[in-house]
Amino acid sequence: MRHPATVRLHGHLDRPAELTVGQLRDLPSHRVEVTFDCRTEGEQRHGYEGPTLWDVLCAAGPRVDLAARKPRLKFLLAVTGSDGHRAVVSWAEIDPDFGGQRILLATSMDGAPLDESGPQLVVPADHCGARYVSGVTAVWLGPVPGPEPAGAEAVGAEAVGAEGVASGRVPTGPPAAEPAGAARR
Ligand SMILES: Nc1nc2c(c(=O)[nH]1)N[C@H]1C(S)=C(S)[C@@H](COP(=O)(O)O)O[C@H]1N2
Ligand SMILES: [Mo]
Repeated sequence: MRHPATVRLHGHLDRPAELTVGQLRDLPSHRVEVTFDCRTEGEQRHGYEGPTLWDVLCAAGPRVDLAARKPRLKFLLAVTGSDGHRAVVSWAEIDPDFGGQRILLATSMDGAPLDESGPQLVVPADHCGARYVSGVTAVWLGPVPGPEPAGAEAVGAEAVGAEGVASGRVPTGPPAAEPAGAARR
């Protein structure tokens, strides 16, 4: 166990950062009571507190054009837990111009601080608990990996960054390393 745990914010950000749970508490905090279903454990109820993923990202300077709407939709967040469990949140889910969901990076669960284990992703609208990634170690922001569809320029071309789609190379996705032992729950 890391003391204290840190979360790496990386990818398409002007200010990538490595934050402790204590530093996450410097952002405006929200409290939420949730109920979700776990396939093996049944219904779970928890109270979480923490900043929104949106506020965490905005503080890190996302390299996403907020003046236009369509180009944002290709961005995603890959959220990784300490055991390698990983879930994707789409940019549009948390962007106030689209879903605007108050997804949190919780700094406490049921009143217990998460400084040692790391924050937990809280997705209040999810019925299943599987996206409640615990012990979050990294959040990567970037465009959906894979080949650019033909004719993409017509939809409002946007540089995909150093990866250079024009060169025919596939944009870099979230780091592929999958720590062993991601549990199936
Ligand atoms: N890191 C990590 N987070 C995880 C999982 C996991 O295997 N690894 N399982 C998920 C599943 S399937 C459920 S139902 C919830 C359970 O959340 P709880 O332990 O806080 O009640 O955690 C989620 N978060
Ligand atoms: Mo679960």
